[in-house]
Amino acid sequence: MNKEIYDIIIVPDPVLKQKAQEVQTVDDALRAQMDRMLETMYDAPGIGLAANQVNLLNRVLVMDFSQREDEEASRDPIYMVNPEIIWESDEISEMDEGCLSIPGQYATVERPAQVRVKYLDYDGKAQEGLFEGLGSHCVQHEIDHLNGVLFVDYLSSLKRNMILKKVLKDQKLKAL
Ligand code: GNR
Ligand code: NI
Repeated sequence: MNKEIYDIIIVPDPVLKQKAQEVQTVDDALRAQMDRMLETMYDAPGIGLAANQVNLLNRVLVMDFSQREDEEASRDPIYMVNPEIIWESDEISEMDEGCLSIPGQYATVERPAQVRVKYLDYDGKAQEGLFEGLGSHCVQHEIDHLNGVLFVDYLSSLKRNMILKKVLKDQKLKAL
């Protein structure tokens, strides 16, 4: 198996703390990046992936919350270029989040329960979407990545440091 996928960047790599730059044109090169990001996300597997996580600093993310992500027929990918939250609910939602860049670690994160997001799609066409539930957490989590923010940044420094130390330890053990 020789899939066209990227390596996923793990904490504490500084690229995860950087702000990604706005995309000027949605062209074939950008679509190739989106295709490869989607394959990387399915391979992981995860329900979302932002460009910073594959060492690219442009404002691109991919998501798929359809249930059986291993079955190609049931795929329902969402591609977003230059996503912007244009409305968020006062209602708050709590959910356990994980991150492919913080492997094996989960914590409860509070976010607006619903958000409306404006973005360019795979063809460069302007779109808007309303997200709730898992989709709302996921799209906010991915847009945070594009701004250099990780879910652990919402936790106490004690909890954040425990998680980051655990990842470092796990990665060292894995390298042996
Ligand atoms: O796969 C993922 N699952 C997830 C679960 C709850 C909230 C957010 C996410 S995104 C995550 C993949 C990832 O790290 N995306 O950046
Ligand atoms: Ni993540």
